[in-house]
Amino acid sequence: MPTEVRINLPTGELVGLPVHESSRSIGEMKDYYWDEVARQKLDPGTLVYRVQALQPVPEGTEGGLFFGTTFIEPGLVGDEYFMTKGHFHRNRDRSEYYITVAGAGALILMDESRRTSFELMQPGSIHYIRAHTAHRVANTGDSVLAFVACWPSDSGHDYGSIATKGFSARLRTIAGVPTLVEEP
Ligand code: M6P
Ligand code: ZN
Repeated sequence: MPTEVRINLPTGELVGLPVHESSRSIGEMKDYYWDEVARQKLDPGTLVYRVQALQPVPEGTEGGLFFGTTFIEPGLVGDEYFMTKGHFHRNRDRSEYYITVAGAGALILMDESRRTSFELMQPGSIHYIRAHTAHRVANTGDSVLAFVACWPSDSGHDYGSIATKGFSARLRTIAGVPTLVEEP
């Protein structure tokens, strides 16, 4: 049970069982970055991020909560920061909290009319992700970005519209500054 699991507060690492672990490599993120040629030049095995999650009830259970830590490596694909895939919740009216533990980054938010904005992430920053809002995190620093998240066990993940249409803007480094650039 999750009561046997502890969080290492300085790093965000969850220690104990049962913790569900998953990861995404560069090779698993085809077409997520605007510069697909740059992505293909990187070693496909390169780790982009990993997620540890506590799922004390089955996925889809109404009224439960999941909790997890995401660790995003520092890096660039072309001039776009390493980032999560990003998703809407399958149940669109479900919201979520992200809290930054370590590193520096940005939470990119897009509403259903494809209006995009971002919030800077730094240790201690609390981010409330409203319902009906797609969310993605980019690591803008030079160390691992770790953040914890808490979301309803019946929110689900809808990656489909992100995989096909993406976000309407991307976080790119321009003269060393994280800049939200609208898609053409
Ligand atoms: C957070 C939560 C998870 C999510 C993970 C990675 O931990 O929002 O639900 O899976 O980030 O983000 P993504 O699923 O978009 O790759
Ligand atoms: Zn979510």
